[in-house]
Amino acid sequence: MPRVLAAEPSPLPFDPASTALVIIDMQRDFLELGGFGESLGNDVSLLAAAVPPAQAVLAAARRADLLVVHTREGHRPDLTDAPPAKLARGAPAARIGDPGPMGRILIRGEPGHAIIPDLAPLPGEPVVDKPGKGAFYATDLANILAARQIATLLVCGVTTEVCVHTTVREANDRGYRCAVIGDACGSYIPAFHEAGLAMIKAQGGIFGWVTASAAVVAALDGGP
Ligand code: C5J
Repeated sequence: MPRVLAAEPSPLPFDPASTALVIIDMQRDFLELGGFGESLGNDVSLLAAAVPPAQAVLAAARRADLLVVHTREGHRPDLTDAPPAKLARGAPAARIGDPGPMGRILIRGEPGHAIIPDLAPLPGEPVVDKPGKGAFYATDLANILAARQIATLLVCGVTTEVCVHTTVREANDRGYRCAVIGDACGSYIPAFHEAGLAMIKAQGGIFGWVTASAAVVAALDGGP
């Protein structure tokens, strides 16, 4: 049954049957000490505020039987999928592939690459491993969404202006309606978080909508 999501710049009608929740990169490597985020000089504690709202929308999405997709940024252990230009960034002693307190930084299969326990995927929820910032680049996300005839994406995760933004831009160009759940996103740079959300909804929603976790929960739980 169609619903309406309170959002900016305008309410967004959506049908839960063709809507997916996409949770971007809520990984230990970004949210905890010793991972990729910290290796780039960031204060990882700044991302913690996004976790409870993300848990709330995840629970509501599960209650509403939405498709839930989790993504993880990371690379093959041999780094063959990591561009040298990406490998060269960060502190010289703590780059992608280097050992850290949570295993090798941003490497698939290492403890730091895992999604945080508070948002752990359930069996049957697709987990998309991506080598880039966008969730469509070099992944099968488009196939997963097409198989369920998904038209609308509710997007949250970290970081707002990097992987969330890149994914939403990719999705918008592919024809999806994207609503970014602002309080369930986070950035190491609060001004970038605010600017990132403002950019999405500016100019009549130039590449999406911005909403809040409470609005998503109300729309999913509230019925038609
Ligand atoms: C970053 C991400 N910030 N998931 N990755 O490098 O946003």
